[in-house]
Amino acid sequence: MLTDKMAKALNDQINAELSSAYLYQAMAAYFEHLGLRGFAKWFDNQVLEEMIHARKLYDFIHERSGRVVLEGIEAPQHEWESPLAAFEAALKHERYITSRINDLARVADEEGDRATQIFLQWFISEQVEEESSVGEIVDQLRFIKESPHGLFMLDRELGQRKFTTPSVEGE
Ligand code: OFO
Repeated sequence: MLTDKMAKALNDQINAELSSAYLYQAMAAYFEHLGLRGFAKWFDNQVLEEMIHARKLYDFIHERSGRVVLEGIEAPQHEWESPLAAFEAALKHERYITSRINDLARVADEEGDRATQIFLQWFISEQVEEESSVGEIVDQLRFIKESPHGLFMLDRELGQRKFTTPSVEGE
């Protein structure tokens, strides 16, 4: 059984994950509009991952006999100065999500909720991957300085990304 404080914090995280999905869908649409379909596909896959993050929280709350309460989601930004600016915004967002997961782990600790602490381990590892994959693309974009040839090559590379269901360890 979750404490009220823990249930509220996990519910807030469902909102944060769905907000991530909404932001990344806006980024996918931005790249689609620029004609950079590989970048758009990369973000489309990211949206699916975020939906899975939200779903894991949703299922966990129910498993622990908690109540899921969905809140509103704010409209995301829809325009960026450049592909690099969009990816820098994505990296900033992932760092924000990491700090939220760390706060959640702190609440689980304060509440003496061992099951939630273990459950959150998956998210802690996932955030390491999330920051690293976005950070790598930020570095590549800085390196190519957004030259049309470099963007074209990177677009092709990112278009190869296949959606894979994140590992379900820790469930
Ligand atoms: Fe991108 O990790 Fe969830 O929000």
